[in-house]
Amino acid sequence: MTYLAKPKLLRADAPRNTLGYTRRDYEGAISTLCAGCGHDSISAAVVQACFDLDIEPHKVAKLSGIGCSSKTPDYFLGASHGFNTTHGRMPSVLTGAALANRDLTYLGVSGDGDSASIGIGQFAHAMRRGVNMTYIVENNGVYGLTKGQFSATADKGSKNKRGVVNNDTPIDLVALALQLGASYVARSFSGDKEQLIPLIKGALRHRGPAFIDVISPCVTFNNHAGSTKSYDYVREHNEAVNRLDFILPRDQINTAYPPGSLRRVVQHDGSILHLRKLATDYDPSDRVGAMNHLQERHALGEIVTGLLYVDSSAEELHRYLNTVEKPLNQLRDAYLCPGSKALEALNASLR
Ligand SMILES: Cc1ncc(C[n+]2csc(CCOP(=O)(O)OP(=O)(O)O)c2C)c(N)n1
Ligand code: SF4
Ligand SMILES: [Mg+2]
Repeated sequence: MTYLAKPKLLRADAPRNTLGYTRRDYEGAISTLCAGCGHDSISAAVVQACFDLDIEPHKVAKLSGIGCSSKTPDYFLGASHGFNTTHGRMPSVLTGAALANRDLTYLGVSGDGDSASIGIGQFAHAMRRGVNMTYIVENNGVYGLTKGQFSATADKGSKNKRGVVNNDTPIDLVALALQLGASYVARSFSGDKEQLIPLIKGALRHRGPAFIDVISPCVTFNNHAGSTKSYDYVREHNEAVNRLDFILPRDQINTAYPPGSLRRVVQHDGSILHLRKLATDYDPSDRVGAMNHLQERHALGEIVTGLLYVDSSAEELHRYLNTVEKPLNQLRDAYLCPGSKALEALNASLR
């Protein structure tokens, strides 16, 4: 059975957001993933982020590819638009949907196999074109759904469950996203909801391509000694560059932080990212600096997490293409077919 509906039992005193919704209104079907799978924690973080942001579930479109990770949109936002596409093709289907209806919030969920192997071209072009989306990769270093083969993000020298060593150089999707022009780039760990939830909130409110690589251990095929994507390994090697608070425009701005340790980033919609610096001299507005920091720390065996780069004044695909403001399904006949005079004028302008 691949779909299990959740029973609709609700505590009378369940907290509600300003829309009157409870967290249950942001959940989906019961997860069929293995108990302890990191992907379930990411789903819980998405639910919490959307609840906190007062997002209307029907104003979200969640799209995915194929894999255990790509199954997860079934487990959150049950009242949202959803499209489980084909392996590695989520970005192009999402791009088409986003161009047709710019009024929805687009959330793409993918796996390391889905995005770093078969879908790497699609991932690259979504980032470089500036598709306005939150792109989450649930990265476990293996093809979980097809029983634990190394994926392209598996570290060189790491071992699979049977002790076989991976000899291939890994692809770092964060480094690629930075290089390709993503305007919000972060890495987190499924077991760190304090870091992950504000990162997802910031991404959902960001205008432009927002990419989050979430290390998400596969308890069945990649959680042993010798794996660099296991719970123990990531906890021991995690190096956060900043601590993030996400503040909606309506909230009171907390000014109690010590001067010098806080960076305030205002996004297009007025939401504010408060970045408390942990690593010395880390500047999240410096793309080249972020790339260097990532490489330097990687060489030391550290997994850098946090908001690595943000450009709060970035633009996105609709602006580049100068598309019409309205969703295409709201355009009426008179607009779509303005008559022969308008056509003549258009033709004349092109001569
Ligand atoms: C065109 C195509 N090729 C191969 C497959 C087989 N397949 C299904 S899921 C998957 C890999 C999934 O890995 P990942 O994206 O990392 O997701 P995970 O299960 O680890 O979360 C593969 C190779 C497929 N479904 N379609
Ligand atoms: S096989 Fe791995 S990735 Fe798939 S559900 Fe189980 S623990 Fe999660
Ligand atoms: Mg995987």
